[in-house]
Amino acid sequence: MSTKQKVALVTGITGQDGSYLAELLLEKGYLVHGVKRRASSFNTQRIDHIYQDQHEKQVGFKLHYGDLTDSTNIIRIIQEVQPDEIYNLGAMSHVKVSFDSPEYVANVDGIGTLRILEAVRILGLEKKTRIYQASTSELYGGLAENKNAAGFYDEYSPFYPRSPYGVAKIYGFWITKNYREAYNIYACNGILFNHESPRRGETFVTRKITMATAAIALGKQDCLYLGNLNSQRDWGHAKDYVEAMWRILQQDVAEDYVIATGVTTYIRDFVRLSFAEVGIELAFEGKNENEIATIKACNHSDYQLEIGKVIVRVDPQYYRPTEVDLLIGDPSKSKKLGWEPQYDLAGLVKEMVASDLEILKRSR
Ligand code: NDP
Ligand code: GDR
Repeated sequence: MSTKQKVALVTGITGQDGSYLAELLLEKGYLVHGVKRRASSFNTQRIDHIYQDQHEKQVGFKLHYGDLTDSTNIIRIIQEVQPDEIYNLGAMSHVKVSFDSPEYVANVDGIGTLRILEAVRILGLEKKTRIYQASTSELYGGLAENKNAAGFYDEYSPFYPRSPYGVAKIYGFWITKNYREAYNIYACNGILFNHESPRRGETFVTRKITMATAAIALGKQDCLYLGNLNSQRDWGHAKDYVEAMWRILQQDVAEDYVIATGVTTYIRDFVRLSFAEVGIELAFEGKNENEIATIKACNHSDYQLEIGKVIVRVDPQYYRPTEVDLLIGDPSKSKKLGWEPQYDLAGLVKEMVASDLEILKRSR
């Protein structure tokens, strides 16, 4: 008996998660369609290798120009593709930047989700198409009193978003749930905690740190300027997390899931772990905007740097008007998906630093 090839549509395909998800779905035999925005220069670096394969090995991969702010375009693409599964990953995803363009973020991250759901309804695809919505731990806002008795955020914890991004995503969360309940669409929210990788955008804190680690070790940068070192994040690997997204759409009943590691780490400690990868031991001193980190020891023969040199400083321009101080997720329900992450934080940091060293060495 032959099974029909499944068709997936991925918004945000050029992003970190979109690129890993495309690889995973292709491995699973899907025909993958992606929505990419037109840009004045190439913005497909993360998926160029797949696009190349499409020509050489007949991989089932197709890109469409589109934008989540354009309903007609979304409807047309969905009509053409007739997807079995839609993964709505497209978003203006930077929390700090959302304070600068709050209306745009509401339009893309909030109403953009509605546009996908409505398109499915307008086209009469409610029974055929399953929808994954990229929801986020930013919905919780890090309020200590909203954690569960065990000290984690779970599927029942109250939301209190602390940025225009979080507020836009909360609309995306509820409209997804509402369309599930009102129209019986298989539509789910994955409430994903932070996940990183060598493909992470360069202005998110982890990648900024691992890139600076490589550049400082190789003598190409003097100092790393960061914002709040006192917040804590539950960091996983994007490759693991896209697997969870896929599993969320393969269940008998549509539900929302927290995807997290259950371990939280200070930004300062991520900096420590990252520099330790190049043999640099750091000493932090001072408080808040006066905090600095100097080189305490340098134990790697390839990277000889001056002991006592200041290599991390705080720059308040990276502070947010309202901060999410602490995130830690309860992954208990995700076990129902049969999902187990393959990476821990140490493995993630190792891979990111090694990749950034490699990129810099190649550019030399
Ligand atoms: P990225 O910022 O790496 O990717 C975002 C993607 O969205 C890019 O492909 C971008 O295109 C696209 N995009 C931006 N604006 C629009 C628009 N107007 N119309 C269509 N597409 C658009 O994010 P991640 O891959 O890290 O995250 C994927 C999703 O998951 C996002 O929705 C994010 O908010 C959410 N999320 C991420 C978490 C994380 O830790 N990574 C945690 C929880 C949720 P372009 O390349 O042209 O900019
Ligand atoms: P976040 O990720 O806001 O959690 O959103 P980000 O890496 O931007 O910030 C994490 C924490 O680090 C602090 N920080 C800095 N952040 C940045 N970007 N740059 C700095 O220089 C810096 N210094 C300190 C921040 O204040 C914050 O506390 C990410 C995004 O992927 C969202 O799309 C996603 O929804 C959430 O994760 C879960």
